[in-house]
Amino acid sequence: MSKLLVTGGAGFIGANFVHYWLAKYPQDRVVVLDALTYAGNMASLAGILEQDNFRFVHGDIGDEDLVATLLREESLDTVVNFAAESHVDRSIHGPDPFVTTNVVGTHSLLKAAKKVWLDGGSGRPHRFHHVSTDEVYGSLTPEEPPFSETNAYAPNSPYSASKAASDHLVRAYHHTYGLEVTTSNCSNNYGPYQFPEKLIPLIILNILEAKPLPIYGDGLNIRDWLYVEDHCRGIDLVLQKGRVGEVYNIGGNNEWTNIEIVRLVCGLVDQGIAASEILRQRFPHSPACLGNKAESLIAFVKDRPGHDRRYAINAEKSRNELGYVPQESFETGIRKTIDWYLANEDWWRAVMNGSYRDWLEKQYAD
Ligand code: NAD
Ligand code: TDX
Repeated sequence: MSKLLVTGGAGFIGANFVHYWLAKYPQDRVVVLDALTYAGNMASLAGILEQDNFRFVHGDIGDEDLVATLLREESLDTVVNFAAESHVDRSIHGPDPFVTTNVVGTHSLLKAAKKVWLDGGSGRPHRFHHVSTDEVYGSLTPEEPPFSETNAYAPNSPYSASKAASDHLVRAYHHTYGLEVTTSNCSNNYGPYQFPEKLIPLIILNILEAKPLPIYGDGLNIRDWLYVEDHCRGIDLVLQKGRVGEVYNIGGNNEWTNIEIVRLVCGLVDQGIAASEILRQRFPHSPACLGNKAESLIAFVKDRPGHDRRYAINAEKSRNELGYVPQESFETGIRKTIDWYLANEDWWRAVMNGSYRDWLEKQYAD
């Protein structure tokens, strides 16, 4: 039986991880620590909050005393660190919280783990797993091979630089103090509970409300997309079989240009609306209700500054050492995702609140 501290467990991947973990390991205990920033949402943990083997703590990973107290009083043996500021565009407009949470916050978490697990002399087996991103490796040209774990770090945005710094601190706490760490660097995730500032949910919801579909630059930037549950499965494998001190890349072997993704989502939403009278009543402004194509909403806008051209992950090490193979195909994963947003309007209406809309509108005003 494991006892986990899941930081950022009310965010997109963290919440999916908690659902995944407690369904697979119902005998385990999970404590979520989440600051409930704009991206944190208790509604993403519906059905879990009442369980006896679950506890939600509203707090900051930068609160070293709180984390140390939780590790001690709950006898926790595993930290899975999802907590972060995660949106590249926000990091360009305001990098400060990225440094505060991703760098200083992760460092506080490491200090608390060291204090309780090493300095406290408990001698208990423990694991500190840090969830990171492929963006730390920088940008690929079309010809370059996908990122492997030995690629040099070359982060280009304040977000990726802050994640890179946190990865280095995690590594250093292993090499210097012997903290038992692992790190995973994953490609772009999509799936249920993703905050609609990220490309795929933004496109789905804007189609339903007949709003423009903003494509940065020429739309030919490439990302390697992975269904979120496959990321959770990959982290599970790293926790069970990963070697302490090692880094594992997790990806989907699934490269798409942004414009291809947007066209695919447009076609699938059009089909769904055309096939359902109920959906036509619920989303009367959607282009398919008026005999139009969602693609007509595509709007090429000013490029993201420093926009990385291509990311792609080489997950051979995870496959060979851990047996990691993504299970969801992109075709099934994207359909599931669209169906989830269509079925969970209450969830996304609640997160599309005034402050988020204001931010989004300001972002595209210039
Ligand atoms: P998210 O923005 O949806 O969620 C982040 C969560 O962390 C939120 O619940 C937020 O309230 C919480 N949080 C923020 N600051 C905190 C703090 N100081 N203390 C405690 N909680 C805090 O992010 P996500 O997309 O779920 O990403 C989770 C992790 O996975 C991040 O570390 C991110 O870098 C990494 N990652 C994301 C992707 C992706 O495609 N989304 C891909 C690879 C890696
Ligand atoms: O409106 C948009 N238009 C657009 O063209 C948005 C929101 C994005 N894009 C482009 C930018 C990227 O090339 O789509 C691509 C994906 O953008 P995001 O969804 O913002 O993701 P990205 O910047 O690739 O970063 C994501 O993957 C790696 C996550 O947000 C990170 O947390 C993760 O580390």
